[in-house]
Amino acid sequence: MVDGTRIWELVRDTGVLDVNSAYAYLLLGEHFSDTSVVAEIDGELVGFISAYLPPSKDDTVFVWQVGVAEAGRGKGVATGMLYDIIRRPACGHIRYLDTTVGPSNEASMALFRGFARKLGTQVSENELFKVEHFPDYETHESEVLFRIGPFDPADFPAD
Ligand code: 9YT
Repeated sequence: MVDGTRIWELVRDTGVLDVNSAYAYLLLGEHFSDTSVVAEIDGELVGFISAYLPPSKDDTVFVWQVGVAEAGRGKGVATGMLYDIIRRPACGHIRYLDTTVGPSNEASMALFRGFARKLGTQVSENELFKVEHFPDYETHESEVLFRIGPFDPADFPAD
């Protein structure tokens, strides 16, 4: 059973992610655990990625949120979680990884540009949601779609 409360707290404490309801995190664990991942160090939750396979894009995994706690930073936790997801049986067929990032989330943008480099593939960056799409537009940034690919997960097996 996923610990929705710990994930909710980790997301809140990043200070940069949209804090969804605890119920949303429980549902992610219930229905999207094949494509989502948590990372722990000494039993402490230090990382979380929610991702799913969009029904309308049969070659793509969509990464919704990447959160890394202070205790997990600088250790390659986020990159490790991304590899973990693309190596899952559920992602065997994918050729693209999509995500959206706000323009001020430098760490996340660097993560995805770096991941594309590691996969030896391209990344395109195009605005998907504009500021005016958000009711909290005074504080919410636009969301830029990063589309990484093509790549074949089979080319990146675990060590
Ligand atoms: C990759 C990532 O964490 N994107 C965040 C999207 C959005 N701003 C959110 O859910 O926090």
